[in-house]
Amino acid sequence: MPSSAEAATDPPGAAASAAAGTEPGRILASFGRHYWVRGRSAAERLAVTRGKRTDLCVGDEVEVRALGIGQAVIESLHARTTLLQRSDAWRTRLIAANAGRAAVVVAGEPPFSEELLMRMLIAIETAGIEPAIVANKADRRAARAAIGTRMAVYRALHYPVFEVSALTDAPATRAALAGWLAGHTTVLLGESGMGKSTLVNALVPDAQARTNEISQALGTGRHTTTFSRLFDLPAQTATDARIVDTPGFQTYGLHHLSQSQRLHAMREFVPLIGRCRFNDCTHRDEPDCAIRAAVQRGEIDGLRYRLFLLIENSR
Ligand SMILES: Nc1nc2c(ncn2[C@@H]2O[C@H](COP(=O)(O)OP(=O)(O)OP(=O)(O)O)[C@@H](O)[C@H]2O)c(=O)[nH]1
Ligand SMILES: [Mg+2]
Ligand SMILES: [Zn+2]
Repeated sequence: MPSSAEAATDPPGAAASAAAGTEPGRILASFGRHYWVRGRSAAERLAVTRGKRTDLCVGDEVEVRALGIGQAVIESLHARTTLLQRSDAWRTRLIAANAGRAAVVVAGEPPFSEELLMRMLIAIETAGIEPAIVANKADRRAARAAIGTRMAVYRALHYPVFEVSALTDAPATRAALAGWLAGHTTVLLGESGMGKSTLVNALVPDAQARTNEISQALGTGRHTTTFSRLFDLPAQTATDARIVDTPGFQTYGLHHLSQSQRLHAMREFVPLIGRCRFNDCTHRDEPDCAIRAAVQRGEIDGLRYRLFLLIENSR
């Protein structure tokens, strides 16, 4: 699989920027070879990369050179603290860079896929990013009851679970999430229709207008989220906080991770790893499998175990 992070990296620093005739910037959105970048001067503009380079993504810190009015080129990429990715057998896609936190947004209506939730949590944790779950649409009583039992499983595994109603109670949503968001860049992941963009709108008052601004610059103009976009939260909501809205992924492949990485991201499996009779146990039907035994004793949630095997079948 081609490496997606083979880019040259430079240390950040104003002196280096000035010497090179560039300024540091942050990628707020990406579209193929075009990137929406905000420079230190706060000006936002569309920039291209040199040499058809496409291994950059939202959240990346870069050096940009202005070429003329409204034109700029990205000269180099600064080292990343984290990189969230997804992949199929052929290709790895970059989702966001430099995020310290990521929240998977789920809801009871339409019903969320727990397999996708698990895939996203596995990718998040393996990337060294702190995960949480946002259980949205709490105003829908029947839907809320439907996901309540599953959320209890994730709470028991020490995932923070925030129950909110982004559409009907924006102030309470802000209050619930502010502390967790403060001081971090947080990526929102989740299937289409779970309410990621509604959540962003509850947190960032001018989010919709700012997204329209980019759509106009690109000549698109669609309503559903088609590209990832980074927003600053207003300081009165959460200090030093940024949030990345992403389009709803229908699949979330984990081919970029090893079998061992996926296994270690299953929190309840970790104390049992290495305790099976066979070193190469796949935890399916081998005799004396410590993980399967724990499932049979009711110590490990059976649905998570079955979904894990399903994920291992297709990655
Ligand atoms: N009842 C209720 N509906 C909500 C809530 N949050 C979002 N919705 C609705 O759910 C639908 C989907 O919301 P979006 O915010 O567009 O979902 P999304 O996750 O951004 O979807 P994609 O951009 O397609 O990935 C919209 O009709 C929202 O009005 C909520 O808290 N309660
Ligand atoms: Mg959206
Ligand atoms: Zn086993």
